[in-house]
Amino acid sequence: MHFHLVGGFLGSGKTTAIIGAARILMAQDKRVGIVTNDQGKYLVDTAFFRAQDFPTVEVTGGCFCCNYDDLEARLKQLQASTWPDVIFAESVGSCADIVATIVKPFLDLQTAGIPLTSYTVFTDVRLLRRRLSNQPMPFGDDVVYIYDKQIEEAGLLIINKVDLLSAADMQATHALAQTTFPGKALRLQNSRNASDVEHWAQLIETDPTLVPQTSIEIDYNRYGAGEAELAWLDEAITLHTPSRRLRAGIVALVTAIRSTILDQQLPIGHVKFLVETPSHGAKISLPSIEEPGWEQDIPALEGDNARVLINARVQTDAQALRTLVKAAIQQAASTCGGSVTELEVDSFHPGFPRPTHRIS
Ligand SMILES: Nc1nc2c(ncn2[C@@H]2O[C@H](COP(=O)(O)OP(=O)(O)O)[C@@H](O)[C@H]2O)c(=O)[nH]1
Ligand SMILES: [Mg+2]
Repeated sequence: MHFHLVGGFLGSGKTTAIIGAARILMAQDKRVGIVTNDQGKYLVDTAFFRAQDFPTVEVTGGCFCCNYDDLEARLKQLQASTWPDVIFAESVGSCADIVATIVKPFLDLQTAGIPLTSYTVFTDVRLLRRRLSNQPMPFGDDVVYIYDKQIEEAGLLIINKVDLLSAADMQATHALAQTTFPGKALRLQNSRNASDVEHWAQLIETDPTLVPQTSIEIDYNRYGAGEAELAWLDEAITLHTPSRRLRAGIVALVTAIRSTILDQQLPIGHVKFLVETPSHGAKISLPSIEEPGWEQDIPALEGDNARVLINARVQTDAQALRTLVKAAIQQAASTCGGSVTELEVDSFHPGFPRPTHRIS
């Protein structure tokens, strides 16, 4: 069995790559299991993995580091229920210090006998380009500190979304990364491209050198301050619309939430939507740097209502985020002549990171 840890900042493409790799490995007759992780409880990623029939367990209410025992328990559960050949565990995008708090404890203390095989960190190439060429980043300094620390400790750094930069800029960023991180395993990738993801899957399945052994030095006060600057909002609603207006209603919903966040110039970590009707499911993503084409991810929808799960991670105050999303939802419902039932809502700031173990 192989166990691959996958980290990296919010919206960097972790889930996209894991889904692609899991499909490829399943086509090779391997059984694949997934562990998701988040500070919240109602997770778009878990629902999205399960909607595609991947056996998925979750560690909720905090990062892997602060819930090490739960991670081990969930892995044992996955092992006992589905006997996977390969497990991917995706850590929450605001988490750092994984080597000292997960990798080393996993190698030294773990009782489940699961061999940790790789630790990949993803970054959006456009964010990396800004960072390495000293251009302004879309987040505050302590959030950027988390981003830097994630990259520093990667066993393998995937410079992702290369399709969104010109070839010249992409090569320049790669060269800068090679100079800045000498000796680090780096890969340029488009995770929406199956053959690119196949190469990643093959690499982590066969290269034994991708488990980093060196714990980073990290200032937990800055790490905690960075996490506290981010607000989490998880909300489940049912959107009711007049018949044949359901897709337009979903477009209005995403547009209203996006516009209200952008109008207030709040930095987006990642805003995700999972739309479910009896016959369809769709995930819509708004990452930190705008990506065109989210509307194309919404299929034609039948019926007059859909369940929508919203996970918003935004640099602002948690109560303010809740208020503005609520107003945007109401605005979208009235735009399409519909109404909304609120099913669950939770908004908060991540707590101070207190790892279960830390091996320096
Ligand atoms: N253009 C492009 N989009 C990507 C790529 N990888 C991921 N995305 C998109 O980036 C957004 C966030 O991806 P997701 O996998 O949910 O990120 P996560 O938060 O790191 O798990 C989604 O809209 C993806 O479709 C890529 O290589 N190229
Ligand atoms: Mg994800």
